[in-house]
Amino acid sequence: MYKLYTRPGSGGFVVEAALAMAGAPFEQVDVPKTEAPDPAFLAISPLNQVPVLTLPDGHSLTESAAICILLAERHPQAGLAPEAGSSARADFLRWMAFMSSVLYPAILRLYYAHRYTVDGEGLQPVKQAAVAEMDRGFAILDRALAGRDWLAGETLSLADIYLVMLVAWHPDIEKARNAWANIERLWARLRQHELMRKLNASHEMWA
Ligand SMILES: N[C@@H](CCC(=O)N[C@@H](CS)C(=O)NCC(=O)O)C(=O)O
Repeated sequence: MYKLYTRPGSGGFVVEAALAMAGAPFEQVDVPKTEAPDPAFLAISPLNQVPVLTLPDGHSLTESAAICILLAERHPQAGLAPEAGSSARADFLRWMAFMSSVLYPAILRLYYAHRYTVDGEGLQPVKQAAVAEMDRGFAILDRALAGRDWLAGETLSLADIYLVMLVAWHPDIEKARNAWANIERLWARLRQHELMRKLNASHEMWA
């Protein structure tokens, strides 16, 4: 059985969605946020971050996008990602990498600003720049969704759920919903999705 280390309101959201969509049973371990991490957890997550997925063979991995891509590979019948080899799969890989390497780190710069400057007085500019970088990234994804229902291919994929998870972390939700109409259209759809509603009840990602 899979084991998922997660926490409400974290990047574990999209992994829980993937496991549920795949119908894969998993044990859930909620990891408290702490400055004194458990050494056993650090051994599988050296940055003390969630999500971490332990596979049934005992192998563990961090990195939400890698976990999602792997689960899509391991459960092809679940349709978590477009078919391997298709151009939609290329879009899927592109946007998963973009979201995890551009947007997620910008979000971390906002919420963990103290890690990104040695100037204790200088947190505000770091946060301001982080939000500007988030906005640049969301604008690109909004354009990618123009005239499309889904980010990659013609059906829902983990890329759509990943995007909605990230935009829910925007510090100015009203602005996010007004500024990026295509993302808001996707989000409105997912707010009605039974599984997203169920996950949101425990993660409280959006009101
Ligand atoms: N690159 C990682 C980032 C994971 C991450 O930043 N997780 C946050 C929760 S959303 C966390 O555990 N933060 C605690 C910390 O950085 O100390 C991924 O994509 O999974």
